[in-house]
Amino acid sequence: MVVVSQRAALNELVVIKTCKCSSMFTGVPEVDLANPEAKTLILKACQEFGLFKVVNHDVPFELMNNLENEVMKFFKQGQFEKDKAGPPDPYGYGSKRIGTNGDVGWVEYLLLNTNPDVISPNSLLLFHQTPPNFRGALEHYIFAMKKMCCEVLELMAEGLGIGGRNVFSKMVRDERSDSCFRVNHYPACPELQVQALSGRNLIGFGEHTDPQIISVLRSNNTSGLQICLQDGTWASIPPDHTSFFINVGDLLQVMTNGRFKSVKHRVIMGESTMSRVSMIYFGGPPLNEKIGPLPSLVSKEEESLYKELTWREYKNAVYKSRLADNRLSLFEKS
Ligand code: GA4
Repeated sequence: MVVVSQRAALNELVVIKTCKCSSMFTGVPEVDLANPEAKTLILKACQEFGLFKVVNHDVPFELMNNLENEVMKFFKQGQFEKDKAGPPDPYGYGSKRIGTNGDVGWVEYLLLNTNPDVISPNSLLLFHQTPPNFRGALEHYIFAMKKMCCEVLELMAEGLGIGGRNVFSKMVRDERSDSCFRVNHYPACPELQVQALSGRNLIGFGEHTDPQIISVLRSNNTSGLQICLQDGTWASIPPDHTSFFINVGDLLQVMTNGRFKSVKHRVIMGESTMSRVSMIYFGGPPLNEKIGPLPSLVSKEEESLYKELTWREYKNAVYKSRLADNRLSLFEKS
């Protein structure tokens, strides 16, 4: 019975052909936050890949593990219980459907706003309905993510040689910051082994760039994350549950006038029989913040690649788009 319904569900989802080689990409830049050269390494990684791995980050493993356990408890509940936290609007529990424009994936998730009292009353309600242990673990983890995120943003500003080192971090630190937090559960699916044998893989989360400033991802030790390299090929990122993967979002690409790359990424299933759990903090600015290339990174007006939009304007357009759409074109000068 379960197999039949899983097969039916799979048929609804997008299956892609991938190359047979499942080798892991060995070139992921690694940044030790205690290294005095960290800012230079971050700069290089953001220009070349739009992603890097952070080690020596000071976030206790217990904090990540604790939240992962609470997250698993949530996803192990029956469908009826989980649906009480849905549908996502965009915050809340969702399953298979991503956004409201027809994207689907082999994933269930919880999406929360990290400043619900300012940004989203629904998200606030959700926080309050969350069991105390889960809520406590979320609050501690999100606090640590915000701190690390701001530290990294300050290293980026220093690396770029921008006057104020808090030029990016102040947007995320602002009490009206529209940052959000997502936990994704990609259930293991026995059917996938059959698919994988025929060189077909199932989309867990389709290709997209993150619209915010910066994203910090931590997953369990299960593969699946891929990034698109500058030559257009997809590279599988080796998982590491003790580290964080940080990627450049669209707003950071705009503010750096294209020097940093908002990296296209996706999650594909079929490489592992274990279920994958990821937790992602998306650092964003307040809704009213005007985003455009920083004047210090543009020497002449005509060299500016992008026009100015508020995060609210961009976000509204983002939520009307499909995952794979090129949303940055909205910022491009006509
Ligand atoms: C991608 C990054 C974040 O996960 C997210 C996603 C959002 C959602 O799940 O509701 C979007 C997607 C993301 C971009 C395009 C739109 C909106 C789904 C979708 C199809 C929370 C975000 O901010 O943008």
